[in-house]
Amino acid sequence: MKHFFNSVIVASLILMQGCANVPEPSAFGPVPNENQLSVMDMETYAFLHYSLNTYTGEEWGYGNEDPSLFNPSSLDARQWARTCKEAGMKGIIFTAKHHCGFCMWPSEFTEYSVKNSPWKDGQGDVVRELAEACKEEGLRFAVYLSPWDRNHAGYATQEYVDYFRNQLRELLSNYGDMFEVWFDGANGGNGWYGGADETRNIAPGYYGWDKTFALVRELQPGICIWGEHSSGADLRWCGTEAGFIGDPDWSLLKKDEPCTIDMRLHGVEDGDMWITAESDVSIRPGWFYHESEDGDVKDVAKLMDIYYKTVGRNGTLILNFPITPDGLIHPTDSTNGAAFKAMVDKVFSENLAKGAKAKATNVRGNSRKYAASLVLDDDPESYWACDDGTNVASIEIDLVKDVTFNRFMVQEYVKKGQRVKNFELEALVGGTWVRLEDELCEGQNGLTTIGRKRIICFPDVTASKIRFTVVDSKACPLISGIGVYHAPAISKEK
Ligand code: FUL
Repeated sequence: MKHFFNSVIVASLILMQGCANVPEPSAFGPVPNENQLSVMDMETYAFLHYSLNTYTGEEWGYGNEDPSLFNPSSLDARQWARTCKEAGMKGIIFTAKHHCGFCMWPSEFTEYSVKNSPWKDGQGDVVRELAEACKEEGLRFAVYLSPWDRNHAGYATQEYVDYFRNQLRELLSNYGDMFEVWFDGANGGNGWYGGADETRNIAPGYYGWDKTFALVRELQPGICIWGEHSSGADLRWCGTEAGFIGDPDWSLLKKDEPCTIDMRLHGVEDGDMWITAESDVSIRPGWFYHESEDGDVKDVAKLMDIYYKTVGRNGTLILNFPITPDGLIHPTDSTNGAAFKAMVDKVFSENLAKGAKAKATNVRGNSRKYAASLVLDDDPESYWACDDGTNVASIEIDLVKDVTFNRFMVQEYVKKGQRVKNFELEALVGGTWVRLEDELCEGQNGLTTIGRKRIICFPDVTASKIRFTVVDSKACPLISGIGVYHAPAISKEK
C-alpha cells in the first residue's frame, strides 16, 4: 500500500514537472514594441482640429490668413478634454500646426502664431492649455505638426526642414509626455510661402525623416510616430478617412517596399515590421468646424459602425472633433460622442460567455498554463496556446443554456506576433452547428486574421454552444480573449 502511494506521488510530481516544463511559445514574426502596445490598448482617441481655418471656413489655409482672425470669445480646453473623455477617448491629438503654418503655441521660430493674435493679448498658448487640461482629465496628449507649411518662405529648402525640426524640439520638450506625433502626408503644392505665392513641389526624401524620427525618439522615448513607414513609423494611415480599416488587417508592412493604398488598408501578410493601422475620421464631414455642417454630425449608429470596422479590425480609431469659432466643441458633437461611449459600454459590459466551460482540441503540452478556459478570464496576459506545429485547432464554449447574442470578440496574444490567417465561427442552434459570418464584410466569404482585437457582427442568434476554429495560422495560435455579446438595436430617433 505504502509502495502504491509513493508511486502516485512520484507520478504526480512528474506530471506537474511536465507542465512546468512546457516551453513558452516563441514569438513569430514582427511583434509590437511597448509604445505601440500602449497606443493599441487606448483603442479610441481624439483629434481636435482648430486653426485659422476655423475663422475662414477653409479646410486647408493658404498661409496668408491674418493672425488677427484668431480671437475666440470662450476658448475652453477643459471643455474639450471633458467632452473627449465623455466620448470614451483616451487621449487627444491636437493640430498644433496645420498646413497653413499658423502655430497654436507661441513658437520662438516664427511670428505666425497665437502670439500675434488678439487672443489673450498675444500671451496665450493653446497647446499648453490643452496639455494641462488633458492631465487634469487623465487623458494622454499628442500633437499634429503639419510638415507642409504654406506660410513659410523657406518651404521646399533645407532652411524649412531645420525650422520644422526646431518646432518639433520645442513641442516635444515643453509640453510633457506625448503618446503620439502625427506627420500628415499632404505635401507640396501652391501656397503663400512668405509672399512668393507659387507652387512648390518637394523631392522624395526632402524631409529627411530618418533624422527627424531619431530626434523625436530622443526627446520622447515613449512616443509613437505616425508617418513614413520606411523610416520606422509605429503607426500607419489605414488608407481612408471614412472610418474603416480593411479586412484582413495585418499589422505588418515591408520596410523597404513602397506602401500602396491596398497595403495601407490590409497591411502585408508577410511584412517584416510591426505597424498598427490607425483610422482617422471626423465626427462631421469636415475636419474643421463649418456651421453649415451642424446638421450632419455622425450619430451613434454610424459611430458604432466605425468602431466595429476600426477597433474591431485590429486597429485604433482617431475621432475628430472640430472646435467652433467660439473655442468650444459644439453641443451636438458632445452629445453624439457621449452616446457613442454609452453604447460601447452597454454592448461590451457583459460577456455572455463569462463562466462558461471551454474545451479545446489541443492544449500546449496539456498544461493548465495554456488551458482553453484562459480565453474567458479577464487577464490579457494569459492565453490558450496549442503545441508547436498545431496550426489548426478549435475551442468549444458551452454556454450551458440558450443565449441570444450578435457580437463575437476574439483577441490574439500579439506580444508574440499576429498569427491567425483564417478562422471560422459556429453556433449550436437547436442541435445544429450554424456558420456565422461578419455582416460588415459584405460579399466576403470567411473570417480572416485577428490581431489585437477582432469583432464579428451578425444578426441575433440563440445558441447553447459556440465553436471557434482556427483554420489557418502562421504558427500555433495564441488566443488571449473571447467574448460574446448582445448589442441592442439602435433607435433611429435623435
Ligand atoms: C489630412 C489633412 O490634409 C486634413 O486637413 C486633416 O488634417 C486630416 C486629418 O489629414 O490628410
